[in-house]
Parts: sequence; C-alpha cells; structure tokens
Amino acid sequence: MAMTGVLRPGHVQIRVLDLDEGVRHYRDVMGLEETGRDEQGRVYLKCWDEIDHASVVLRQADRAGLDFIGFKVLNVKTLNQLEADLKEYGVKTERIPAREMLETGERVRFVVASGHTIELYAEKAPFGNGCGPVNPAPWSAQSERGIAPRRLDHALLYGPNIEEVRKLFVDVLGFTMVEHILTPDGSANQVVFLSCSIKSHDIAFGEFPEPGKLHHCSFLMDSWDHVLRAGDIMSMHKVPVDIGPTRHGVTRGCTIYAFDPSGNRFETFKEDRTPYPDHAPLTWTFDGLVGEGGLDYVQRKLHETFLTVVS
Ligand code: M3P
Ligand code: FE
Repeated sequence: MAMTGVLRPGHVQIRVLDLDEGVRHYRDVMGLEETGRDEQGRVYLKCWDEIDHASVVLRQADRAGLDFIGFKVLNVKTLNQLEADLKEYGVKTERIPAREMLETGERVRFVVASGHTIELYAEKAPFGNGCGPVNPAPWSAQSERGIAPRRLDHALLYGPNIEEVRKLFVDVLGFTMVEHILTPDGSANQVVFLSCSIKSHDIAFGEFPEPGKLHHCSFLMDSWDHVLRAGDIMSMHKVPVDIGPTRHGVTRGCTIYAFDPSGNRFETFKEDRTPYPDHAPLTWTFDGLVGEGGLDYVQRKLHETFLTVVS
C-alpha cells in the first residue's frame, strides 16, 4: 500500500499545571529532546527517532488535559482536499496560520462531536534523529537517555458521541476501525480503535459523558524489555503507575499506563499488530474487556481507573 492521505499523529499539545515540572518529566524522565520554546512560553519536544521538529508541546495552564492532537498529512494538496472534504461533510474548519506553532505550516483545525480539537497539517520542519541522512547510525546518545520512546504513537480520547466521531474518521479522513469494545448491553461501541496506517491504532475514542477529555497519550517503545526498563525508570523517579507492565488483549500491545506530574496519563507501549486496511475489525465484548483480558491480558481484571480517570 502506498501511504497517502493522513499519515500519523504528529503532535499533541498537553496542558501542564507547572511548566518546569512538566519539562522535567517529559525531557528528563521520558527522555524526549527539547527542540524549542516560543513567545507564548510553550515548550517543544520530540522523541529520539522522530524526524520532524516536535511531537509534544507543553503549555502551562490551570487545568491538565489535551488542547489538541494534530495529524500530519502527505502534502499541501492533500491538506486542501481534506479540508474541502470536511466542509462538504458539514464540519466547520478553521485555518491556523503557519508558524503559530514553531517550525509548523498552516493547520486545518476542527472540533469533533466528542469535544476534541483535531488538526491536520502538511508541513513541519525536519529536525533529524541525530543519526544523519547518509550512512546513518542505527541509534544515537539521545536514544539511550531516560525512557526514550521511539515516537509519539497514538492517543485515547474520552468524550460523548463517539459513533459520530468514528464515522467522520472513517468516511472523511480514511481511517479504518481495527478493533472495538462494545458497551455492556452490546448495542454500541464503548471504545473504537482507528488506524490510518498498519498500526493497531493511530487514535482511539472512548464513550464518556464529559467532552474533550484525555485518557492517555502513548509513546512507542522498541520491545517488551524497553517497556520493563521504562517501568524501572518510572520507579526510580517515583512516577505514579496506573496499570502494568502487562499486555492489553485489545491491540495486543505491551503497556504501562502512568501519570505525568499534572495527572495526564501516558503510556509506554510496544506495538504487536500489523492490521492492513482489508482486515475485518476485531470485536471485544464489555465482559471480554474484563474477563477475557481485553484491558489486562495477564491479570484479567478491569482496573476501575481505566473507565473513570481522565484529564
Ligand atoms: C490501549 C492500547 C483497552 C485497551 C486499551 C488499549 C481499552 O491503550 O494502546 O492498545 O482495553
Ligand atoms: Fe494506548
């Protein structure tokens, strides 16, 4: 498959209650690289193997959570086409000028029915991964510092009307639903896992009464060993862990859920699926989420926080 359209989640803007504390967590414990600060006071960071300028932007605010998630699309022509498609579908879009985010081109911004702000953009200046473009080394000093995830992988967002959101991502943005968890009575979706690639998900949405909530931002680790090493580092720095290390039955991902100092959940995650767009979605019943290990395959238990704790 030649990849076109929406390529991947490229940036998240996360609200933190204290900027210095947030930077210490994402830069020094997670091991992301700081790539810039802007006049609004936002701090830009990237994972070691990401090429573009920044994937995590921290903004100090009086409440935690997610300002927006941005997806990189193939090129400007694709951006214009997707904007036209969104408008035709009845979605109100707004253009955020180039350079409003450091090193980033124009963004097309819209709000979905779950209350989340989504962006599409085509241009972000390359920063490199420290390995060089010619005869590159396989890794660099940056890949060994802190937890050192390879890239921003996905986010799980909680809010109302996820069926409407699923339809928009599938019908307009070209995502496929890879897996889904049904509600307790089986009549609707509790969580949908949506992919624009052959990742198990590039974004997921969970049904929740309050709009615009963040469940977690997820960061890709190289291996199960690296997930466990991430757990060691979390313990060394007394990072509060929510669940894991374990494996999700849903997506098969190896995981730890933990919290940043502001209470934003994050995940260190090892992908373990390659679902092509022609593969039929996998279904989890709500009972399966618990008793069949959908959430925690090793312990086969629910962990109440999964359904209730968001930022
Ligand atoms: C993830 C993931 C559930 C699993 C969640 C999965 C709802 O966060 O990244 O695979 O059981
Ligand atoms: Fe996840």
